Amino acid sequence: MRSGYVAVIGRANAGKSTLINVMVGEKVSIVSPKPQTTRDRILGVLTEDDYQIVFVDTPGIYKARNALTDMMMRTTETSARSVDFLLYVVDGHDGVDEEDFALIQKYQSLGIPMAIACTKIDIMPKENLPLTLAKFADAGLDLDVFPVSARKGKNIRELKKFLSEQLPESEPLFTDDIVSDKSEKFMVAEIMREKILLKFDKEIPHGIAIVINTFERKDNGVYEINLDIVCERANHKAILIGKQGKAIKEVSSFARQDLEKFLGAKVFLTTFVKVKEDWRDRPNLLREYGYEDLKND
Ligand SMILES: Nc1nc2c(ncn2[C@@H]2O[C@H](COP(=O)(O)OP(=O)(O)O)[C@@H](O)[C@H]2O)c(=O)[nH]1
Ligand SMILES: [Mg+2]
Repeated sequence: MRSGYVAVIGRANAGKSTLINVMVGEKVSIVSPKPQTTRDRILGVLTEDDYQIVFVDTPGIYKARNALTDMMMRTTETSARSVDFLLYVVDGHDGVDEEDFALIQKYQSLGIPMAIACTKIDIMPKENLPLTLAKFADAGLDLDVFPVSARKGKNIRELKKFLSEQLPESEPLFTDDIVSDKSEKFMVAEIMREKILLKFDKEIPHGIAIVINTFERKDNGVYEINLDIVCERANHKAILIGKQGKAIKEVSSFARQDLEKFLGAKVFLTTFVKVKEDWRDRPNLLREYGYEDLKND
């Protein structure tokens, strides 16, 4: 049996969380076209007969601008240090550039073995793939590169097999019923945040925190969920609610459908929008909303 940790790193929006979800076979991390979607370190566990890969999803690389993104950066840095293998994800559709090469070199200096997944090949013009592969060779990077598509499931089996072979001989680290280190309650908050990321633009989605007040399964099997959507400004609140509550109704209904799929039961969802000015720069509020620095363990 081989078992170990694989940290999935790379720039914002490269497709890290989508790739992990596909490899694990369940949604363990939310996904959106906006940067800063993943805020925490999330473990996604894939258990097969002869191996267990514990994927470490990371917030990606940002230029820190507030206490929250600052903390997200530190989470990425800490997560990448204590693993058996690094998988650097590049967006094949966007193409690789100097910033990727600089980051790859920086991570190589950690001395942890690494490979590259070049993802989104489903939307990449065919002729670009050899060019991208040549770029890696030209940069003098002696690393395995896997062209994959998380969306179409292309080359995923090969990538999983390759990763499993890079891990040390070890008993599984988690029992085989575990797919994530996060609670259902955490995922409920994340699914709500994902829908806001998908529906709203500009600064609004990045300034949102979700606080779950009630998460209860009733005797009849229905989940009762009551949550606050915390935003940074009064004008954001007005946009989130929309004319006659239209926007919040729409986003809540969208979230409820996904929550029912995730929990496998009916959901009764109530949402409130609250304002906490500049919460992303207030350490006590960050803690209250569940954003804390990883301990160096
Ligand atoms: N076409 C296509 N889109 C993808 C693929 N993987 C991810 N995406 C999209 O890329 C965006 C960013 O994905 P996400 O996993 O959140 O990126 P992360 O920030 O690196 O975790 C989302 O809109 C995804 O739907 C893929 O294989 N093909
Ligand atoms: Mg992500």
